[in-house]
Amino acid sequence: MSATTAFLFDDAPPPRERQALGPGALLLPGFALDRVEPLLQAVEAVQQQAPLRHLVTPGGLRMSVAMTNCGHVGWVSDRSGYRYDPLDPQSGRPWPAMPPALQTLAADAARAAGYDGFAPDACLINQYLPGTRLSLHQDRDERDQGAPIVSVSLGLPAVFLFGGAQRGDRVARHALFHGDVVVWGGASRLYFHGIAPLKEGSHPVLGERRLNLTFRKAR
Ligand code: MD3
Ligand code: FE
Repeated sequence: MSATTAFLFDDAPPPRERQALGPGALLLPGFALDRVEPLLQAVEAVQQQAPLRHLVTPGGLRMSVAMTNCGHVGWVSDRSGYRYDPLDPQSGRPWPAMPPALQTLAADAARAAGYDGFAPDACLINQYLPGTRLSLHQDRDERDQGAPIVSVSLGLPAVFLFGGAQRGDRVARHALFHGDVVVWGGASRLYFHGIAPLKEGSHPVLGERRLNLTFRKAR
């Protein structure tokens, strides 16, 4: 395959239908595509108040994903553990408010998947550069585990790793492209998942990186 073919494949995914990735997990291909510009403006405004940073796991490892948050609480990790915190530990100030463009996208996507009235109080912003990965984990720090999580992929494509309820369950691989939204509810909400090391590439809008937004009802 030529370099040109690889580039076209990565940036123009084949037309895809709505698809259940697991029990209660619905992929909405390209759902965010028509609002990428306001989304990125909102993310940049958040980053100015609360810059991306590499957190440390309770085990002392620096995460390769760079993170920040907006909303009433933000997800943080340090030597003492994981938690949702109303303050950015780096500045000592509250996290930036969740911009309306982000709230609206999350609520619209949740409604499209059958969840009316989704009002997330936290948005975790993850940045991946080539080589960045997110190892297999569960999201269980949220108090209300009946609410879905909504994720939005922007920029370079990623290989999403999707396991099951047990760490040892077989792991499926799904490509996530620029503009894709997934609503994670039902049993899938507690499934193990991760992101394979990001491949090199350059995206026409975001350049050599991928952003992922995850909207949560944390409290
Ligand atoms: C399945 N983020 O922030 S998005 C995370 O691309 C996280 O940055 C990945 O896993 C990323 O916790 C994956 C897809 C995703 C997000 C949350 C989930 C899948 C999920 C929560 C439960 C089950
Ligand atoms: Fe996760």
